Amino acid sequence: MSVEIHEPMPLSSLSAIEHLLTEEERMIRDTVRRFIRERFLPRAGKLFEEEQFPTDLIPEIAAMGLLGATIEGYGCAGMGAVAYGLALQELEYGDGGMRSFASVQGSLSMYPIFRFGSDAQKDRWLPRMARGELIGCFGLTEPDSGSDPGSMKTYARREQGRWILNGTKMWITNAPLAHLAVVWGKVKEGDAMGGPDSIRGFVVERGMAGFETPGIEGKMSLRASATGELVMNDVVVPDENVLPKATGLGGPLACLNQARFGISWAALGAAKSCYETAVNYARERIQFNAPIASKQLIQAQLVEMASEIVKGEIMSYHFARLKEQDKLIPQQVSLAKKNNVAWALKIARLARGILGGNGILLEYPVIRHMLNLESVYTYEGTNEVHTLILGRALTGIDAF
Ligand code: TGC
Ligand code: FAD
Repeated sequence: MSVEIHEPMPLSSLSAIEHLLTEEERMIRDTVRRFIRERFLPRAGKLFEEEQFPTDLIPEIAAMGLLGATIEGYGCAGMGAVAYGLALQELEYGDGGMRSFASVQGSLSMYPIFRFGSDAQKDRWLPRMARGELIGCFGLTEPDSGSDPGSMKTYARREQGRWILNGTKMWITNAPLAHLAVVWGKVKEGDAMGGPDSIRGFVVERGMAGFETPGIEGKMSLRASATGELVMNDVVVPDENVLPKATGLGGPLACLNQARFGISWAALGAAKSCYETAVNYARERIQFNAPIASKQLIQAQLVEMASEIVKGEIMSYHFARLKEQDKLIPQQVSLAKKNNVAWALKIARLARGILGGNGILLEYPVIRHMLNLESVYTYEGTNEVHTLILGRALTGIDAF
């Protein structure tokens, strides 16, 4: 049987978001796309294999305005939410490790300083962080406190007009590279600057006595991202390193809203990479005398993958425009993070299957994305946590 083969329709024709973008948004997306394809993708498999984050690319990431991208002033790009989402999507089309680096620097290190810091703190850290000269990280999770950060044990006590910080943070992206860490810790009732067991943000700087950032080696996911612990043994933190405007769990959770929003876009970048690889492979791979793309079972899988990417992108676009008007609520962020990441992971697994044995080779991006997405499914609120956030909102009953 001879099979007629036409050009495949790109996903952008189905989502048709292109028509809704401004000139500037397209320009930002295309710049990041070029960077990822030319400067990162040729090294992607090797970096993953060797467990290396490409620190040499930090100046270029900064030059594209991707560090603290949505912040106004302080040398930041002041991008809108759509432009930011598109940029992160292109980064994660390359690798989740690249996007994690930018998410953590912007949404989780610079944003807390911008939102909760004093003018002096913003002037001191933000411009250098935007230029990529100072790298930050965000310490919320602990060995015994993940989904339930309110149970954290990190604690700061007041002594002679200074804070003494003790605790261990676990699974911290960028920790081994970071010059500073935004660490969330409890202060006791009666101590200055806090209510009963209030949670505060401390900017801990590399070089402070008692502060260490051991790396976590041997991850089988996000291998091109530097992950580590933050260990604090009687670290003396001066008042000028405490974020004055953050009290309570709402502080770190407000930062997570920003990062989760970015992830909802970014996961679709990984999904697109997997989908495109699967379509191209299926059009070329001949079995039973015909391309496997001519088989209905393969087409059904590709259609499901495409449908979910397009639906996810339309939702992300809608939510991003709402965010630009300051109308996005955290439950919408949970919906987008949960939906898009869960589908991206399913899409990566489907693509892996379509590639057959070749699907497990690092020569193709699919297995790398599939493994990376296992982390994305868990971090920034697990799939279950976002289900429970939505369940609580929809029923009015807390099921945590
Ligand atoms: P709950 O009683 O719900 O809330 C405590 C206080 O926080 C406020 N709040 C929020 N504020 C802003 N934005 C949100 N999304 C908020 N959600 C809650 C809330 O109003 C309350 O304020 P107040 O003033 O009344 O005290 O707290 P809960 O203890 O029941 O737990 C809530 C829960 C489970 C949803 C939350 O703790 C949660 O989201 N858990 C998941 C933890 C998580 O996402 N960790 C992420 C760590 S960082 C990370 O993974 C980075 S990976 C980065 C990368 O590499 O890309
Ligand atoms: P747990 O909270 O122990 O959860 C285990 C399982 O139980 C999950 O399936 C969870 O959904 C489920 N579960 C928990 N509670 C409930 C419940 N009430 N009902 C039903 N099911 C429940 N953290 C940071 O602070 N900063 C970072 O930069 C950072 N980077 C990370 C990078 C990587 C690569 C990874 C893997 C993690 C990172 N994290 C970071 C930590 C991440 O946020 C946590 O792993 C995540 O919040 C889950 O916590 P946990 O791993 O302790 O799992």
